Amino acid sequence: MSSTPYTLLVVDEEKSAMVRLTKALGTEGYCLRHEAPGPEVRRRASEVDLVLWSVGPHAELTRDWLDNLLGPEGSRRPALVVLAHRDARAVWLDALAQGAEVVFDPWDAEELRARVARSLKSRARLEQLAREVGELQRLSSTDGLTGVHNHRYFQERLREEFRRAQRYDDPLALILLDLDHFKQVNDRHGHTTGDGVLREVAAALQRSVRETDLVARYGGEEFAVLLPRTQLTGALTVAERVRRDLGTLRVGPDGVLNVTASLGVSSFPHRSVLSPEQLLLTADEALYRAKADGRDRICL
Ligand code: GH3
Ligand code: MG
Ligand code: MG
Ligand code: MG
Repeated sequence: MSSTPYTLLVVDEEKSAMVRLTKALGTEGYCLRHEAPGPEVRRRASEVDLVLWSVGPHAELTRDWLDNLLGPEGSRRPALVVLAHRDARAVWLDALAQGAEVVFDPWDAEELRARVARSLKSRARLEQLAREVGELQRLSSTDGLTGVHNHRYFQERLREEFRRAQRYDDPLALILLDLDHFKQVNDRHGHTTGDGVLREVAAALQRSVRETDLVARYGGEEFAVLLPRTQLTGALTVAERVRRDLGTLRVGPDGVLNVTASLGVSSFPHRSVLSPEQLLLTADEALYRAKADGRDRICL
């Protein structure tokens, strides 16, 4: 057994059930708590690893019984072992179908131990899997160099936010930003320094915008900021703040380099912006003008 015992919540009308269960499971690996059936179960269930639920012969299947017992699906649910009377057929059949372990009355101590152990083991496996899926999702949406969102994730969210903006008549704005003469940074200071600068710029961008705005590395030294529920005037304010913050930033290994950026801003609703692609294109054209006009500036 692991050093920290599993916590089990025994849900039974009778507190006396605890005596037999404690004896059957032992006190080394498990810490048992008791709760009578009722509204308190769900809250307490959220604090334990496993729920041992006693079901009498007349128990009936209620709608959402599992949600009521363990909390909604998708939440961090404990494992479930049902101690069932054979006559409560609908209940234990459904429990089995939903992935719970079932032990019938009169239960056998060894079988109970085995089912509790198996239930905890499969829950641990599921949790591990969920962690791995979460990590994969994070990795697949993150830019490896800068840690902000990557191009793929940005494209997904751009489409999603555009759809949302259309449906709810919300404004949506986009800033595209390209560092000025960045090739010179590499040429003069090397690619490693260039990479470091990109990281610092990404972090600065993140600091200059709101939590609800989405910062992504669009490509090489080009970044995108998607601003949900933001009108053109708001986006211009943000763009100006970003431009100013970048201008005052000192980067590089000695903290003496400075960078500037050119920014293009577009927004929805707008007569020539009827799709996410057009929002992107409009910002890109504006960015091109900002470059042509002399850089370190914002165009729309
Ligand atoms: P402009 O003001 O016209 O944008 O000039 P620029 O030099 O920034 O533009 P250009 O498109 O000619 O060059 C972009 C440079 O950005 C070229 C490339 O060396 C650099 N770059 C792109 N991605 C990376 C990266 O991941 N790491 C580093 N170190 N440099 C990068
Ligand atoms: Mg360029
Ligand atoms: Mg550039
Ligand atoms: Mg570029």
